[in-house]
Amino acid sequence: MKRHLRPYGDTTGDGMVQLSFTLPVPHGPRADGAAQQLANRMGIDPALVVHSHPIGEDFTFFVVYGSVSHIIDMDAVTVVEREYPLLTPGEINTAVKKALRRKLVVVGACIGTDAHTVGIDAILNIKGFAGEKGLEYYRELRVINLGAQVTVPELVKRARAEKADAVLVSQVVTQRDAHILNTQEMSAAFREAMGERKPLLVAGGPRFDPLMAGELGVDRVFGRGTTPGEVASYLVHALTTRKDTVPA
Ligand code: B12
Repeated sequence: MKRHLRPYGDTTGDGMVQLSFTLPVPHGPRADGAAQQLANRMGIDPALVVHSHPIGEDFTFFVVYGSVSHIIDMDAVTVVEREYPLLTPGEINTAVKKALRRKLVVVGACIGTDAHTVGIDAILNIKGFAGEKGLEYYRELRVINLGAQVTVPELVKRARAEKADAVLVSQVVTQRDAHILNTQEMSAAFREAMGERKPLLVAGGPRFDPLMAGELGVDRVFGRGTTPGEVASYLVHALTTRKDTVPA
């Protein structure tokens, strides 16, 4: 892979990108002009408004296609890369049995006012996601899915009662940074209630960046497109290499 790159549209390195956004202006030629000005100011030049559509009377949605001059330095890219192997359900069951000699207990919930349960269900429910079975399918995992709108005190109480090895929370709504604030509240509550004995804390949702784990006070963050197998493999990796976090 080359170190320095530019986006690709029609020909290699032509810098072409596509961008969509909404402006609070009525649909029409002035709206298209406003979209073009914004794109130009963002460094897209030339910028072509290839699609504009009214959203009600006072808003317009745009798609702009154009060229940027920016160059990407691959050496300066910082991401979280998977540091653990992807295991099959059979391998996971065997690893849990060998390391813990009991079932690994997972408590999951959607916390705060968030009622978007499809994401956490995709990871936990037996039917799973993207062709993979969810964590309930794994014989050596005991899964307690608390569902939607669980308060932090309820979650801490239940996690303690169940002797959870791992707590998985989902946050989909990001309005006013609710996903960040709720997750920070959750991790602080576990630290306060359980200190070093707190379970492994995992947060997930489409607008989370895995780099946010430190800021959120959790052990791991999973973003959009996560599959149950990735989560199960992570749990086994983390809990069998960090036995100090596992309640007896
Ligand atoms: C379905 C849906 C609903 C359903 C939810 C039903 C349910 N039981 O979940 C209903 C109709 C109830 C709903 C309501 C609302 N919704 Co809604 N909803 C959606 C929608 C269309 C799909 C979400 C979804 O199911 N995705 C599929 C799952 C599989 O994907 P996922 O959540 O990303 O999960 C994956 C990963 O993120 C990750 N993951 C997620 N959680 C976790 C947790 C862990 C531990 C791990 C490891 C991984 C993980 O793994 C999953 C699999 O890969 C989205 C728009 C969209 N297209 O995304 C809006 C959306 C999320 N909703 C939105 C809004 C605003 C609302 C409402 C506030 C609307 C209103 N005004 O009433 C309410 C809020 C209700 C509430 N109290 O939370 C906004 C959120 C905007 C924002 N930035 O915050 C969105 C983005 C729509 C939009 N563009 O405006 N909604």
